[in-house]
Amino acid sequence: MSTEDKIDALIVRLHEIEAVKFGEFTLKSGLVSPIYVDLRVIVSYPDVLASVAGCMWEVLKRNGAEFDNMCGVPYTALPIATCMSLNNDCPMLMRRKEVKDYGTKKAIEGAFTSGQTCLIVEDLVTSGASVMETVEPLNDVGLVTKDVVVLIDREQGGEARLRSHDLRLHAVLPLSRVLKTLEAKNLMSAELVATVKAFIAANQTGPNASGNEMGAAAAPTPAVFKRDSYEHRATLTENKCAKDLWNLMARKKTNLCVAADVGTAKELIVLADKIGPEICILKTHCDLYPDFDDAFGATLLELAAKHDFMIFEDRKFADIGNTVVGQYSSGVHKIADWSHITNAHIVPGAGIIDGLKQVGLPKGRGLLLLAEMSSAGTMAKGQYTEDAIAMAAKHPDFVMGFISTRPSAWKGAWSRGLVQMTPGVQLGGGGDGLGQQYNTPDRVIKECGSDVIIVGRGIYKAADPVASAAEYRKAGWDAYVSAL
Ligand code: 5BU
Repeated sequence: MSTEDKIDALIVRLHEIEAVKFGEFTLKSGLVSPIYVDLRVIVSYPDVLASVAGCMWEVLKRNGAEFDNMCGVPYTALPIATCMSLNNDCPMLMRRKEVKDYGTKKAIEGAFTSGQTCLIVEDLVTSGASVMETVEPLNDVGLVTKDVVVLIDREQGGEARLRSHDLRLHAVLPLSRVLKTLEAKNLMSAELVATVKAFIAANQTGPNASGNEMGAAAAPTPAVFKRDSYEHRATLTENKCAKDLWNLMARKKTNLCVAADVGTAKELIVLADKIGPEICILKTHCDLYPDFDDAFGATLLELAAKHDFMIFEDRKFADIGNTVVGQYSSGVHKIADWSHITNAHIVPGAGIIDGLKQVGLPKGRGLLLLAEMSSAGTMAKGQYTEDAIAMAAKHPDFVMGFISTRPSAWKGAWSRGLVQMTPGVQLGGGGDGLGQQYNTPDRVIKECGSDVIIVGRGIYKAADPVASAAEYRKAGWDAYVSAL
């Protein structure tokens, strides 16, 4: 097989195993991309890993690159570098991502001598920033770096950036080559190819003529998380409740949810009637109210219709599927009868969603998964958050979104039809002495990438809750409009 045929076959395999996907994906930078490349999966396909390592070596040899040893950029490129090292008897070095604060404290592990030339191995290059994070410690220990080999170059300016550091980029697959092959094999439409090309052209990141960074990857955390309109997001969800909420927010121009944690149901009803015109959601904890009775749901639903808001019982279900069926549908509170939205911990596993869905889906309800929490020391982070994203993706008809605190920093891709709601919001920031951590509405929407601000004491404890609700509403809405 010729090298070109091998490369075409590799592109088709990468598409098959979903290492390259098309749709709407939120990148770590906050950008919404029509293409998502995640090469971590290749370790599970030995034929693909072998082919990747083989093609990368061939490109290096064809281009006449010379080096004494090689170092993969952690983590995805490490198995690729290992295969190249074994197949071609070329020594490998390893860079520690976090330098140990004990023992030898070495940033570069392995045997080498100062002055040797080290090849950098990377899976994907966008801006070139992560390659530079590996180049610097190699140079610090006296290794010379001249060549970088990469499987996919997104062609967003990485090559120019590396060139400005005297590094030569050898890419097996420039993204344009991937698109060309997939279109030729009828795996992508011409329209989709055009969309991806337009995105790449609009999001260049390399050094400009004066050597300054420009574009999306210039800052690792963007000051403003760019977003689609709520109207557009309504078209991206399968869940009725999410669709209703997106449209309600757009129509009423409010992304404010009030957490009405007052002492009695009577006070709650009075508050809901007063602040109703300002909010998109009223959030309840029905087990807080000693005077809760069978009329509670009907009264609240009347107010919801009168003022055009939705009801969210913040029940935080956390039991096995069979138990939550009863807790959600019956018992004292009969939550599913009156609350449009509820939420659940994912700690029991997927059965909790199946149980709640059995009750809620026929009633057109929506479920939020607790992907993160606002309290200090929360365990809902990292892999737990990633697992919540994966569970939501399996139930697009019922899971309407997440409780989250910083979705703009999430690694995993999630559908833009999902709603992000964030508690722990106060204009002054700070905390409450019992673990609650506050962020301002502006930061929650613009930096953290949330869609709905959830405000409790900032409003119901204010001297004038209606004026305060209006103030929070304006802050949340202005932040959304300026992030569009
Ligand atoms: P506060 O008064 O603005 O601190 O109220 C926050 C509300 O949001 C309160 O009802 C909490 O139970 C709720 N909440 C939260 O604060 N943090 C979380 O992670 C989740 C819910 Br989930």
